[in-house]
Amino acid sequence: MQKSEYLELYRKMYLIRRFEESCGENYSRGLIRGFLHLYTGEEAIAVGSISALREDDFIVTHYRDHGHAIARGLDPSALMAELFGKRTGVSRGKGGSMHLFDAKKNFMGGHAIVGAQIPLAAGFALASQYRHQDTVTVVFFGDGATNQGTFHETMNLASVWKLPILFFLENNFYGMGTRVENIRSNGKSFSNLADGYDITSSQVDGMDVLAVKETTEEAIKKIRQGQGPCFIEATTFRFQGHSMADPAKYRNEKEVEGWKQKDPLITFPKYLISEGIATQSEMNSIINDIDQIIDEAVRFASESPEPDLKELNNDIYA
Ligand SMILES: Cc1ncc(C[n+]2csc(CCOP(=O)(O)OP(=O)(O)O)c2C)c(N)n1
Ligand SMILES: [Mg+2]
Repeated sequence: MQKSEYLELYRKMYLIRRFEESCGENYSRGLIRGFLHLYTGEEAIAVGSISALREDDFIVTHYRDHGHAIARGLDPSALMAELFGKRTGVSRGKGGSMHLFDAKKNFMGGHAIVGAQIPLAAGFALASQYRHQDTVTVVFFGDGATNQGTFHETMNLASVWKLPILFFLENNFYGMGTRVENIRSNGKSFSNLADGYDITSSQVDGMDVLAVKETTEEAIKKIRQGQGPCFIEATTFRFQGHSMADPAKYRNEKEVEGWKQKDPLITFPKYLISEGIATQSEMNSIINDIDQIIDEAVRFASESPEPDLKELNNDIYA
């Protein structure tokens, strides 16, 4: 990998972290309303995996979607405006945090219903196959979503039809306040779910951006060659509650602190410096640039107009 590629991984992860911190602040100020699920702690997954994709590959994700949107290169100002409910937002201010979208970048949402995005993703994969295009669809979902029928039905059909799709499980060990062992029937790793559908699976440390990138590259290569779907489980942790409304009393301090030791925003820059790949002053200059991007995003969102009342019934299907 080139030095610039390493720095880009850091830049994107730091951009997500600062974006999420700013969202939290602006939620407290009442400038962002409604549901808000932050991605803090999980940055290495979106950045590592999406850096392994081509621009024409499709991404479909769940409601914890800010990180994937930023990793795909959506404009932070238009994303912040969306969260502020402004007309300049990526979904014209009518979608909010859970419905980020940019069809031009093949970023197909942002979906609020747990597991609903999974069959939609199979549709994009089927379209690629039907058109004889070698584009791949990646669908992100949480551990909680693996208990949905949509997950199992899509895994089965994708396997039978050899669809070009990567099932990407972000296992942060909790679905809202429920720990994974309390809802998984056998408490084992998730790879046996993929085995059941004859889908190749791998497991990766989701706090290690380089490992996530490499594991995703291997899977994407197989899928692009026409071998059918793959499944990746990345283990990770959200550093705060499920949403802004959740004080996360169901987790103990020791568990949270243990995961914070693996914070990719601490471990990755340390690695870059100790390996002589980058210097502290290069990191500082990235930090300064991004702090300005976030200030600008908040200014843009604050000053943008609200959607016109005439827009109320637009883009509604009934
Ligand atoms: C079908 C459905 N049931 C319940 C909910 C409420 N709900 C929102 S998020 C969530 C937990 C999902 O956990 P997980 O899939 O592990 O994702 P994470 O939030 O941990 O990223 C639930 C139950 C919903 N949005 N949709
Ligand atoms: Mg979860």
